[in-house]
Amino acid sequence: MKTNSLITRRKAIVTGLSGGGGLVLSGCSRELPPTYGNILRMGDVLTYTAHRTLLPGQSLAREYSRKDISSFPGIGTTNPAEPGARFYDATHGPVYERLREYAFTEWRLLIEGRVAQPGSYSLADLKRFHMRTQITRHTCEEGWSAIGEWTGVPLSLLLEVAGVLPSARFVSFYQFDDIADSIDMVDALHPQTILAYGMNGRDLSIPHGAPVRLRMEKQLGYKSVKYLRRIVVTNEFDDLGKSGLIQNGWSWYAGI
Ligand SMILES: Nc1nc2c(c(=O)[nH]1)N[C@H]1C(S)=C(S)[C@@H](COP(=O)(O)O)O[C@H]1N2
Ligand SMILES: [Mo]
Repeated sequence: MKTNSLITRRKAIVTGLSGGGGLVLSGCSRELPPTYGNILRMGDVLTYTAHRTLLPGQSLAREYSRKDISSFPGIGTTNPAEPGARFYDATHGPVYERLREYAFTEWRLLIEGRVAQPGSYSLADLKRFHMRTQITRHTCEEGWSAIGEWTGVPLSLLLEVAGVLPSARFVSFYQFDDIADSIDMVDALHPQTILAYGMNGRDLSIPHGAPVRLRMEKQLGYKSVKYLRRIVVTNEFDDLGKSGLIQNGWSWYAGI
C-alpha cells in the first residue's frame, strides 16, 4: 500500500528474514496466477503478477490506533441462518442456527487437505493460541471503508500446527452461507492474515461473522470471509464452483 512507511516495510522485511516461524514458501510467489481463459480477467492477472513481483511478499498493511476506530456496517450476509437471504445455504444455515443457540460452544473449525495433521478446533482451542490484534482499514469494493480492531489467531500458526505439506499452494475457506473462497500461500502466511474471533474488544458479533472470520488486510473486503466452518489446503487452484467468486463475477485476486 502506498500509505506504508518505508520503516514499516523495512520492519516487515527484517521480521520476515529473522522470524522463527517454521513455514517457508515453496517458491509460489513467482508463478503465474490461475487463469480463467477469459480476456476480461487479464486485469487481475496483471495486478496479481505486479504485486507478487514488485512488492515484498510480507509488506504490512497500515495499522491504526484506537482513536481511529470508526462505525462499521455489517454487509452481505449478516445472519447465515436467515432463509431467503441472498447467500442462504439450506444445508449449513440451519446448522448455524443450532450452533448459535449454544453460543458456538459446539462449533468446530475443520482443517484438512494437504496437511500432515487434519483436525478440528473449537473456539476455546483457537483462543489458546498466541493472539494478534490489529487495527486496520477495511475497504469494500462498493466504495466505503471503515476502521476496526480485530483479534484472532494468525492463520500461519494454525497452518504450522496442522503441518502444511511442501506442495501446498492455496488455502480454501468454506462458510455457513453459500460462499467459498481461496487465497494463495503468500497471503495465507502473511502476518496480518488472522482468524478473527474478536472485534473492537468484544466477541465477534453475528453481523460481522461470528464466531470466526478471516481478516485479510492486503485485499479488498470481500476476501475477508465471515462465518468460517472449514479450511482446506490444496495443491491446485480450485474455482470453488457456484459458491466461488469467479463464477459469481468477482475477481479472485483483489489486492490493494
Ligand atoms: N461469508 C461471507 N463473508 C463475507 C461476505 C458475505 O456476504 N458472506 N461479504 C463480504 C463483503 S463484500 C464485505 S465488504 C465484508 C463485510 O464485512 P462486515 O459485514 O464485517 O462489514 O465481508 C465480506 N465477507
Ligand atoms: Mo464488500
